[in-house]
Amino acid sequence: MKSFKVLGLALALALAASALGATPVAKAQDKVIKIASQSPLSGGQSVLGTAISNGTRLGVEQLSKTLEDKGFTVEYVAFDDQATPDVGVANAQNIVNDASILAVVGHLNSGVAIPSSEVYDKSNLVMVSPANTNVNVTDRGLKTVNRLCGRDDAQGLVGADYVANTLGAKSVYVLHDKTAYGEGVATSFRDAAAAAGLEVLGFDGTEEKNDFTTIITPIIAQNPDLIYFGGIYDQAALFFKQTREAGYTGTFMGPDGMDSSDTAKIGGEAVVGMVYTTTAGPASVYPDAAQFVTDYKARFSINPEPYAVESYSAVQVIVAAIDSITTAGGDLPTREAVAAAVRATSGLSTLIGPITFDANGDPDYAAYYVLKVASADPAAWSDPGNELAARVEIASPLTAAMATPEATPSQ
Ligand code: ABU
Repeated sequence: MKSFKVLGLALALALAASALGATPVAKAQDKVIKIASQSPLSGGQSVLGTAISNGTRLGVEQLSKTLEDKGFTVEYVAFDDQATPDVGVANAQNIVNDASILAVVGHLNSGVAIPSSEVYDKSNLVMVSPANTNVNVTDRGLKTVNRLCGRDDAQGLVGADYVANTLGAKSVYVLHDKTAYGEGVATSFRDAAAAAGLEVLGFDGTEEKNDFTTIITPIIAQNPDLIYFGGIYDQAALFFKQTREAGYTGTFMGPDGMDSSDTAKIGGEAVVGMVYTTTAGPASVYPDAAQFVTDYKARFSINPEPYAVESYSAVQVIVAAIDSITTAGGDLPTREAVAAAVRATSGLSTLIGPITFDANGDPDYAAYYVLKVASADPAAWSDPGNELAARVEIASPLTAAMATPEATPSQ
């Protein structure tokens, strides 16, 4: 009864203000900007999913002042996609139904990001991915989809080049997890390896998560110099452990899905010396992120895992974009305007370096790293970190096309 009276009074005041022609005062709930994240917060990939969530949360907590000074309230909301496409899509529907959510940071898995971003795009809701490397994340040309990381066509190439020209291996066996990400990056690696003159002894997909015996036996029979697993650490590290226990003495390798301290936790000594490519730079290559590392450890009592600082940087991109299209005391921007402002990001200084998006939402240039696992101790994964073996910077396909002579107008 009491609440009806309060509401009735508020309504009467609003009507009176309207009748007098007064400027309506924005209600607090009308000025809320929410930034969401979607990543696996439960299950076998939650170490990296939590890094994305924590990095986003810290970013919202530390970077909202410019928007708050304009009269907005900025909130963070986390969604657990469980590394499962159906869950990601269901969450995406709930996300777009909340009109206060103006941007999403996510996902970890390209196979979840691709269908979920179809939902975001229908509502003009911008996504900034810290981690999704499959080519089809951005090659669909959606105006709302952007990423801060590199791409698997380049990641596969960098890995194969390192195997052929630095490790000097002669033969490889390629396995993948049958996901969009795992099969995509494994295919890129296989094709680049073959082009570099390596003998590709096999190319298979598996969804096995526990007992790899029937897969390991024929691989060991062929004795490849290197085994490449296109997938994520929760599956790959156990495969590597069982393969070593079965007597294999060659080199293990994988893409950025290996870049988690849980690789060491699951694989132990079997993964020491494992080589992996990643688009998440180790702490040593981001000197501006030293304070972030300190703050992250203080806030969450854990080391920042890969893609935490990239998620923080995604919030830097989003906040700068919203700041560029809003005024003090002004209205909330539309989702469409936020998406356009994010895509227009050019030379923005972030903790992972300057960000400029090309017309498809890829960073114009992305860095790719080759790292070697230095210790079986999970705590050592990020601090002091694995051994940095190589760093390569590669232009996105659109950036490279713009730089070709054909793209230059004739005089
Ligand atoms: N690139 C890191 C995680 C895997 C993915 O993109 O699906």
